[in-house]
Amino acid sequence: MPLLITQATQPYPGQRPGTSGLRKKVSVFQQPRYLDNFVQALFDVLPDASGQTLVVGGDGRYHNRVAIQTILRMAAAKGYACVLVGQGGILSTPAVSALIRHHGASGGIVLSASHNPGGPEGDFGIKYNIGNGGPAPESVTEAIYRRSLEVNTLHSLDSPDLPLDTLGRHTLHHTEVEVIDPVANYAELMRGLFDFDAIRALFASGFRLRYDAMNAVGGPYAKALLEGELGAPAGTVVNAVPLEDFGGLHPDPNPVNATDLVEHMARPDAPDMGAASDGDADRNMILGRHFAVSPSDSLAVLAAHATRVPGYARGLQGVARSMPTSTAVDRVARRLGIPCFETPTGWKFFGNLLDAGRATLCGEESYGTGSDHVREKDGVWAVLFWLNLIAATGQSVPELVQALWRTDGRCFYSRHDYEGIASERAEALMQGLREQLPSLPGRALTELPGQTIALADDFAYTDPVDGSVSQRQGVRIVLSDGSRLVFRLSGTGTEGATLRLYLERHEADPARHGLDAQLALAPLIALAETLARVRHFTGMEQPSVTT
Ligand code: VG1
Ligand code: CO
Repeated sequence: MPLLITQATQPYPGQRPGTSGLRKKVSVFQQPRYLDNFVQALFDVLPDASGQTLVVGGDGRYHNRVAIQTILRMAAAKGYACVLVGQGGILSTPAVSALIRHHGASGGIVLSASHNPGGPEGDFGIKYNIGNGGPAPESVTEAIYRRSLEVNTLHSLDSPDLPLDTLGRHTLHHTEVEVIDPVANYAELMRGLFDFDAIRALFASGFRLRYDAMNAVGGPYAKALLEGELGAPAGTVVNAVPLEDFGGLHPDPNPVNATDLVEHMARPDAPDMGAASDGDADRNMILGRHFAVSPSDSLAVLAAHATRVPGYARGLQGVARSMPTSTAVDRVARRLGIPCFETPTGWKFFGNLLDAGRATLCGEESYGTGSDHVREKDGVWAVLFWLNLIAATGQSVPELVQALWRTDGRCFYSRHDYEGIASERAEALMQGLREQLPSLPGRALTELPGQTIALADDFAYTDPVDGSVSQRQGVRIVLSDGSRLVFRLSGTGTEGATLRLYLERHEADPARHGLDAQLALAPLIALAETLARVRHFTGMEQPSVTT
């Protein structure tokens, strides 16, 4: 099996620093040596791989299989002792994280564009996770990016594709490639965290769940655990087989994309709980009968009741949320007397807090929750956590959320996404806001009589563990009553720019405003328009997605 050294045709810029991996249209990844260029940049930056293990897997989307064969050859040329690859090329993002940690691997490569659409016309993506199981920090992604601009030699093997559909071991050059069961290690980790007997008894008592895996990678995990082990009736997990184009679904689990699930949960005979996960199964959406749980509230509920779950019975060291996520979990942390950290958007910022034992649970408003069991957010874990809480407390999904509101008040919350805007227009909007920041504090608001702007800044984060600083993480405007507006541009889109406007308003009396968050947030939406001229810059009358 001769080593193959070829010249890179041109240096393709890799993942831009500050983004979640390299995400592009499939057609971009199909260019000759495009993926190879990124993988070579990564391997050039990493130290010697002899004696090391690498984990490789993806969410099964179109191009996954081709990419994995390329990576296996290049990993063998790099000199890894061992590469673990999921059967069929399948591994969820949290499963990769768990495997890296379990096997003491030096890192892993995740092939996914997460919640972005898949298929030949859709998106593909690749990212590197480090030895703690989490996304590479900015220092590493920056080094890969710089290297991607100057890669000139690609190291690979002249070898046939490996059969990935059957479990087994192969030798590639001097590297042992093991094709592993994608679910087994992850399932073992879940058994150690949750009270499986209690969840089994819950299903045995007739509790009904509908889990929509959206034809993405969560399916095999949910099916094996819920139907295979916990006794949920067959058919509990729907859209359970990962398809290369997700069967045309957009596996971003929110009420806009998971319409079929939302419709089932609104029926008179709706199941007790609904759940969905995204392309790579790190996100989760939780629904009750005729009831949607806001992701920020979900994090707060999990934190409030964590000691009811065996894996967290000793209590939480602390909690962490991304800056745009609502402050519901802050109130729970205050009650519990534990620290609450506020980080920039993106899971990589939680890694140091989890490693240092300063936070146990983390979450983001974008349907992501997780804990120190891995270093990624984890969709299936979140569903098991909710099931465990329902079994332990005897309360339904809406009852758990409404109890939170009664104790802490309710954070009305919404995110408005303006997708596919011209990048210059989006930058101009942000620039306009930044220029106003110094003049805003103290301003009285006509939209909200009696209120003033208490704080206006561009969020900067100093990592409390390693002291690294991340600037310009989103413009936030906080009012005298604690209401917030946050503006930031997405780092995960592949077409133009996406503006995200996050709105939050806390009400001590949860009965005010009824259930309609948009109504409760209307004055803040008007204020956002005044300050940022959203319609003018986006050219859109309405957000393209409201969650
Ligand atoms: C979005 C979300 C963010 C999440 C990121 C990756 O980023 O807002 O909270 O961490 O996606 O999620 P952005 O930059 O587009 O707002 V995914 O499921 O890659 O797993
Ligand atoms: Co994801």
